[in-house]
Amino acid sequence: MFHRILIANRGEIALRIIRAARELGIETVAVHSTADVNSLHVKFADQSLCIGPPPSKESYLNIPAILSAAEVSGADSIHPGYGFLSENAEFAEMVQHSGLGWIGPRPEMIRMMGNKIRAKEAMKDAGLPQLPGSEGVVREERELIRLAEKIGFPVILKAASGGGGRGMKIVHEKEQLGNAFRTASAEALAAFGNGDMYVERYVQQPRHIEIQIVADEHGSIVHFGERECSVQRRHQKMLEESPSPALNDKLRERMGRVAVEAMRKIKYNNVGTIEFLLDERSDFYFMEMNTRIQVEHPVTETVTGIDLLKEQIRLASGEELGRTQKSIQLKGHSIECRINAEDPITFAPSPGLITAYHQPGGLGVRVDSLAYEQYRVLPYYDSMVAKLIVQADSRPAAIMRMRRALHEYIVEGIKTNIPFHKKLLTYDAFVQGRYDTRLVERLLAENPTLA
Ligand code: MV4
Repeated sequence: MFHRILIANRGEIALRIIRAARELGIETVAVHSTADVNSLHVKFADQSLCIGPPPSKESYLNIPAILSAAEVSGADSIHPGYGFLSENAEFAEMVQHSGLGWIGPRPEMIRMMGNKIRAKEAMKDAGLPQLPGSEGVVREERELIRLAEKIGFPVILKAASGGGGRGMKIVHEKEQLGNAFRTASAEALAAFGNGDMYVERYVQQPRHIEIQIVADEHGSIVHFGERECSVQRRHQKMLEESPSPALNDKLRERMGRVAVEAMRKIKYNNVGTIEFLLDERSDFYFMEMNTRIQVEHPVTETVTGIDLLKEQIRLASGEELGRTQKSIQLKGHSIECRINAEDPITFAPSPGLITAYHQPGGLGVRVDSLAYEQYRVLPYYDSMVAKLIVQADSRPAAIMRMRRALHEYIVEGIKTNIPFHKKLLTYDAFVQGRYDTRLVERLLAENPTLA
């Protein structure tokens, strides 16, 4: 087992990793930018080291500074959290070549899933259902037209190096194909240094459902059920829940089984998430795979009763999974609201000093947060300041509990999206569980003023 983990991250996830490590009896080393010196991860880690000025590129993305901090502090492993360097295969390799433990999957897994075309091909070979589309890169316009006519319109063009909604273009008719292809490819080349594009049938109103995978280094793999992530705006998730109101036991069992089988075929290790699109007919298709712990992991912890961070650390150190699929039972219902420092109407970031702060508590309420009274939300980083997670026996009870918890939440001095969440938690389509990725768009169209 590891003895001292360096956390190459900040904010609530750094704190989350510190909590898991301490329960495992492992020491932690925080790294921080000059702007983050007063943050909770610095306060609660056993040691802390400054790694650079506020901009992420010079601190949380500064690989030489982070590797030096690991050496100086005597860390034996690195946890990258999410975002920042968490899906950087070169960084994972450098960590391992420095003789440190990498708390994540093997670099080759990160590299494969980072290229969406390679990921798609590998997952097709591994048996995951795929939307009709190109096999590999689309090289030229004539090829694209031929494919699109075979698939049928609308189609979606995606960048091999995109992901999370970046580098995509929906095309409704043949006449728009050439233009879309050239612009999308040029944009992808400029943004990611790779202009490779692929094409798929476009699903108009999908749900985003993801399966949590947990795998050891010895071939044991299980899934921890699904998360429903369709409540998003411009590819930013706002609320997640588990289980999904769109799945029944049979569909969950099938999605979980094919996901685990696919992971077995590629010999995946550590935690990961397979994202699926689910259409109105309850057919599901592979979309992308994330090779990191995710923001929304707490809803899965809540319904499984298992600490995913502790599992992730334990498995990265080479320990055996020691769990069977049958032993993983989903109980009750969990919802997470992402609390962001942003204007609830314009969604513009709202950094600044938190002048008053009171977080909800009581039965079935969890808050994972970097915030406290007099904390200054910084303009350099992500605007998410807390995750409010509730647990209850049923989905209706979880909704009531979340409404109650949101009612108790006091944050003054900055704007937050708490008013948005209050609206969402009473919105009929959400309450009924009948929604897809367009829910937020519809809610906002019907509620021009949310404050
Ligand atoms: C799609 C799609 C419909 N059809 N692919 C968005 C993020 C990236 N992971 C892929 N995305 C989509 N791919 C096909 N073939 C619709 C989306 C999509 C979406 C997916 C999940 C959650 C929210 C979304 C919002 C808009 C579009």
